[in-house]
Amino acid sequence: VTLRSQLRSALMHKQFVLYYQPKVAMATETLTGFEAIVRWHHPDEGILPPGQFIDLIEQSGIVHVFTRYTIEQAVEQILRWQKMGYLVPVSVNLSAYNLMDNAFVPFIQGLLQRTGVSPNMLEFELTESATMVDIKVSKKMIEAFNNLGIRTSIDDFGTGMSSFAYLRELDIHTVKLDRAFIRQVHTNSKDQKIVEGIVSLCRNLNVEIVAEGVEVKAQAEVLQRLDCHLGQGFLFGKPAPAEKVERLLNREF
Ligand code: G
Ligand code: G
Ligand code: NA
Ligand code: MN
Repeated sequence: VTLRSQLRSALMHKQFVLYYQPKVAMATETLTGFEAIVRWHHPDEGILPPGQFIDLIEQSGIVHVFTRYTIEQAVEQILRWQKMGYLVPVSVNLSAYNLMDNAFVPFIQGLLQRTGVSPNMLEFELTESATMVDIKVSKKMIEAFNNLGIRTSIDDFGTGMSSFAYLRELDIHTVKLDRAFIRQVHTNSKDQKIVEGIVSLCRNLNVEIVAEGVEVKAQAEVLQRLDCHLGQGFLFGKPAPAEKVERLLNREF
């Protein structure tokens, strides 16, 4: 048996589980939201990270069903936290294929109506490579999300060849600066200057910026000094199941 042949049944049996990783305001070190990152709780193989199966999902023609499932799970979680008294936005990763899907926006519209969830509690993350497939189509989709009141972020920013074209063309809310820029931000003055420049660019454009892959306090201190809005990474929390991140809802970092 191959993983590929098990995808449909995995979806049916809810073996795809959302883990949640905190995003933190750098200035106050308080929680501002979570990114939902999927894991496959495989009955034989254990817990598989998305790198091991997202490509298969995209190639198998089930990516539309899969993404709808992840968004529905995220919305259920937002509503559960809301009932507990916590208003915490959750971002969901989209695939490039979702941007090509004419039925996607109507699905989201229906979901918002059906559940009553506030659109500003839900965010979508798109990678540069996903938006690059067809930038005109991406632009339209992002406009449609904006009209619904759903914020969009560009993930792994700076890893592609046309990062600045996206900033120009797309009306995005947030840039997630790839962790390659953060890794040595506390030890390498060139990296520090690059991050400083990107933060200042984003601030001038009124785009929120998230530093990805913040692992140590020294990185966080530099990012605070550079006035970076938000941070995400192992320093603040690894992706974990909903019950496990609930203890973060009331605390500072
Ligand atoms: O295997 P690893 O955990 O490193 O993979 C992380 C990658 O998987 C990231 O690029 C992340 O954006 C992507 N990813 C995580 N969850 C989802 C999801 O639900 N849907 C899609 N399309 N990508 C996801
Ligand atoms: O592409 P995206 O940024 O969505 O990828 C998310 C992936 O990055 C997840 O697999 C997550 O486990 C991983 N990740 C999150 N925080 C850190 C971190 O601080 N360091 C490293 N090395 N990986 C991280
Ligand atoms: Na992401
Ligand atoms: Mn990323």
